[in-house]
Order: sequence, then C-alpha cells, then structure tokens
Amino acid sequence: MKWSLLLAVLVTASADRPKRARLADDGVFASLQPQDSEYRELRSLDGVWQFRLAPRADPERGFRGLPMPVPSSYNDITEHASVRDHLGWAWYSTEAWVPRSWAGQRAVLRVGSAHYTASVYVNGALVVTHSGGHLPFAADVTDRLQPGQANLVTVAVNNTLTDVTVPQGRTVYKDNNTNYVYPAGYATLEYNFDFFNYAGIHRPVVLYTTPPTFIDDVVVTTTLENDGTATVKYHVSTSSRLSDDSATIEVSLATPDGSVMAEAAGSTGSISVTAPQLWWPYLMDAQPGRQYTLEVRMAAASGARDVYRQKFGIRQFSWNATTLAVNGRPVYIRGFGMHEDSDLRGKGLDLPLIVKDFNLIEWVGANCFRTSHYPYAEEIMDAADARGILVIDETPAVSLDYSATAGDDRLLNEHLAALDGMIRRDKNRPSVFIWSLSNEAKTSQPEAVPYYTRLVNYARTLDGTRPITAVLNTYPDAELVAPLIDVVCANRYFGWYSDTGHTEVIELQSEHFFTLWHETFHKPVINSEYGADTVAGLHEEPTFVFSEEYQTQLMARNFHAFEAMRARGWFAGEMIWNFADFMTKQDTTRVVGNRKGIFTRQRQPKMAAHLLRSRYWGLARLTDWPDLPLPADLMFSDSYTALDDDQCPAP
Ligand code: GCB
Repeated sequence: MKWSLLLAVLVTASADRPKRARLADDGVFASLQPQDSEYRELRSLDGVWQFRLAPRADPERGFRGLPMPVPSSYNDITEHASVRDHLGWAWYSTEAWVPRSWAGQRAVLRVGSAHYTASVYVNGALVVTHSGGHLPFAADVTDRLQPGQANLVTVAVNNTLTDVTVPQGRTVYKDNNTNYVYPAGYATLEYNFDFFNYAGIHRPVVLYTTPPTFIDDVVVTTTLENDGTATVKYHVSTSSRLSDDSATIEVSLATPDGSVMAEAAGSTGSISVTAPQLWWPYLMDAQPGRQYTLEVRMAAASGARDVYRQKFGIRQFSWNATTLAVNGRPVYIRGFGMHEDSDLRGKGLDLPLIVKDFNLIEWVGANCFRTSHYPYAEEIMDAADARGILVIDETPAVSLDYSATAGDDRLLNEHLAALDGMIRRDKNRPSVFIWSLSNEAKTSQPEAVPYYTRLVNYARTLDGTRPITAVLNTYPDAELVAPLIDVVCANRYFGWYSDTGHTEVIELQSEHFFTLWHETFHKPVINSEYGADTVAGLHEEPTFVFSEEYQTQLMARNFHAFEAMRARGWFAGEMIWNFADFMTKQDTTRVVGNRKGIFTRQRQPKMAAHLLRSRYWGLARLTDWPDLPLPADLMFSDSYTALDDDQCPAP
C-alpha cells in the first residue's frame, strides 16, 4: 500500500476540497444502477481496505492504520470505543487494477453510499465530493485512471452532522461547561433521531466502463388502459465525452419470462402491451413481482455502441380521499418500519441479511415496508421489486427542525438534493408506492408551509405517478403540512410513550386519533408507527412494560382499533415499529438499542412475530385473496381479523 501517496492526499485534502454544486453533485449522474453488458464492464472494489481515522483536532494527519471491510460501517468492527464513537474524517484506501483493455473507454467510479460527507480521490487527485448518506454518487475518472496498472482509490468520509445536514445534528463543545469539568477541546456529536449515526462506506464501490458516448438515463412509466391493454412509455437520454457525436436508440421489450414481444425506435416512445402480466404485491396474486425488461440499444455516429437493460413492472397506482389502489384494486398496507441495521456491519450492505429479511417479511405475510428513515440500498429495492413488496420510500429527513435555519436555504437545498437523488434513483421501481418526504419533522411550525410546498412541488415535477406523504407526529388540530400531501402517515405510541403500562386505553385513543386525521384532512390514513420496547425472553403476566406479553397485548389492542377503522374505508394500513431491534446512541431510555423489533437484531422472532403473522395472513385473506391457503404452521388462527370482545376482553 502506498502510504506515502495516501499521506500526500491527507495533507492536501482540506485545501483542495471544492464547494459542492447543488442540486446536482459535482460528480456525474449516478441514478442508473451499474450493470455488465456486452459494451460495459463492471468491477467491484469491495473487500478489505486500509483505514485510518483523522484526529478531530488535526484532521490532516491520519493515524492508526487498520484493515476495514467495504461495504460496512466502521464503528463496530474494532475493539476501540474511539473508533465506534469517532467524530470527523476517516480515510479509506485500496488499490484497483485496471486492465489495458479499458484504454479508450469512459470509466466511472461509483460509491453506492457513504455517510455523511465524502471526498473521493483517484491516484491522489480529487474526483468528487458528496454530502448525504444513503444515496449513490459517481465521478467520471477516465482522465485519472491508469489502465494497465494498479490505481490508488481513496475515500474520506466525515460523519459530522450540522444544522444544515439531512439529518441534522450538532457538535457540542463541552469544555466551557461550568457545572462539569471536561478535557480541553472535548466535544460530542448530538442528534435527535433514534438510531446510531453509523458511518463509513456503506454500500458497494464499483468501477465501470461505458463507451465515450453512452446511455445516461432511462425512464419507464406504465398505464393500464380501459380495454385491458397497457401502455409502456419510455424515455432514454444519452451523453457523450466527445464534443460532437449523435446517437440513435432502439429498444425491445421482453416479458417476465424473457421473450421479446415488441421493438421500437427513438429515444422517446410508447409501446402497447396486450394481455399484460401485471406486477402485483405479495399475496395479492399467485405470481407477485413480475417484471418486464426494456433493452435499450444505442448506436452513435462515432461507432460507439451501448446497451442497458432496465427492469420495470407493468402496474398502476391510484389514490383518492379514502383509498390506495394497485391496478385498480384497493390495497390495505400490512407493513413494517425498518432500518438498515445489524450486528458488526451496522448499516453496511449485507446480502445474507437482505435475503433473510425478505424471507421473514414473506413469512409474516407483510406486503409493505417503509425505508425509515433514509433510502435503502439498491439491492434491497431490487428484492422488493422482485418479491412484490410495496415500499414507502423515505428521504433521510428525520426529526428536522428547520426553524433553526430560518431565512437560510441550505437545509432545504440539502433536503431537495436528497429527494432528487432518491426519486431519480428509484423512479423505475415497481415496488415504490409512495414517496415520503420526511419523518417527524416540525410540521406544525409556520415555516413548514413554504418549506414543504417547495418539496412537494419538486417531487411532483419529478414523478406524478405516485402519491406523496410526510410521516407526521403532530396532532391534527396543529398540523400544517397534511393539506399538501396525498396520504396521511401518522406515528403514535399509545400505551407506550403515553399512558405507559395501560393497554386498556389504546383502542379508544387510537380510534379517536386516527379518525380525527381523516375527518380533518379527508385523505387515506396509515398508522405508520406503533409499538413497545421488548426484551426478548422477558415474560410478565399480568403484562408489564418491556415484557413479551406487553408487546403482544399492546398489538392486540391496536388491532381492535385498526379493525374498527378499516371497516370505515379510509384507514389504509398499519405498520408496526419495528421489524427488528436496532442500535441507537447510548441513552438511559435504550437498553443497547431500540427493542421494539418483532424480531431480535439477530432476526429471531419474539412472541409478537407469531401474533403479527397470524394477523397479516388473516388480513391478506380478508382483503386480497379469499382462498389464500394459510401456512400450515401458523400458530394462532386468524382471529385478529375478526375480533370480538371475548377475544380481547376489557380488564
Ligand atoms: C418514532 C420515530 C422512530 C423511533 C420510534 C421510537 O416516532 O419515528 O425513529 O425509533 O419513534 O421507538 O421511539
């Protein structure tokens, strides 16, 4: 490893760092997922990289070289609290061999995500800076890479959050505190959101080639026509490193089983599909998640050729004041709030975990999750598309307080950039059902109205085919943003954060609260969070907070209310918080993380998972598929879809 070169990078880094251009990054467009094709070559740089932390007081001096896996959060990989709790820059580097055959091609370096701010260098030269975790960014590195030799790739990441990052946080200097004594310069990162601020290179790093003139983006939308056909509209954009080159486009459309059924020419077009094989959510059809492929072929005057294969589903979402529908059929959300979170890798991509999580989602009989509280990895979204799991796709705007930045657009611009990156990345995904602008922002402050008007308008200019929400934790009488959005998603922890220990009030309170949302705003309403912290294996009867019995009892009480409201037509779904236990900062209210999971952090079921499974399968049968055979090993009957007072008696 060329440490001398890395140190040279470290020394020049801060002086060299350019200002970021918003909305677009100073890199290249990163929304098309990299793929191999007959004209493109993809190389993974994932593996064990060299890693150094920069001391906060002296960020230009790296120290302590360590092996570090990529992708992964770095926090939980070592035995050092100083690494776990590090604040500031961390430096990664690796060597990437590039074959001679890449000479003459365009080369792109793409990072799936790095949290929070990143600067990327190739052979010591800065190629891109990016701020915001959870979304990809890329740089054209054609002029920096040396084909036929090893190239040094260096990525610096900084986890510092401020008033104008999304999410927000602040570095609190404590050494001038008058009540407690701290070492000189002592500071900690403080933030209001309820998950650990994991940092590092969280998603795959790849190098890939394209021809000098290349396919830059593909947009596909689908509509269902009254005569039973479907219309597939596409738009292809191309770009070039050459000053003068023109390209022609041809496309072919392949059915889910791979047979080509239509051809078209031109960068924009429309294809009619008879007897379309629709994309359906899980348990709404015997074959959920069916996807077509649009093969896009480019031929340029320069002789360059490119091919990109874009998957998509033929399906149409619709919504009105009461109902959400897929392909004209009302859909009731049986879902989860989730996190990208697991032992050791923190928020790092982990394929065994992803496959296991989707197996569990299917086992429970859920049909939806929310990417609480940031856009998830493309590999997770691929699984949702393929397995028919609906997604509420959320920006990283969790617990924002924009009043702190009144009169300053930097926070809004960062938020718009994240929204832009999320919608451009996920626009073609059949699973993405609703765009969520934020979670639990201060939506009853007057500043919220102009702020959210900008966000909503921007989202609608990028995509008019999906409804928009912002997940709310206000009360209907104080809420200011709900009139701007299409679906009300509201979080409320009856029997947990209020009336702790009193499950007997939940039914009444939940029904009252969610009914008020609908009556005030006349929109479909989803309970987007409810739940209770539960230590797996802790049992108390009669129920007591933190026990498995309390979690299940709290759920059963909520189910009563959900059933009553579902019958009224405007209650569009329930999403338990959370799929699995997850890590948070150290806090007196968190016992090594948030324990509201239905599964443990190791993905083993708590009692609650069995209860939820019986409800979700029962709901699927009631709402989507009357003859749906229930799993033979279902532990309870589907009684929670047909509750009466005997099954859940009042105390
Ligand atoms: C919420 C937040 C979520 C928390 C959850 C909790 O309202 O949206 O991020 O983790 O409550 O458990 O307190």
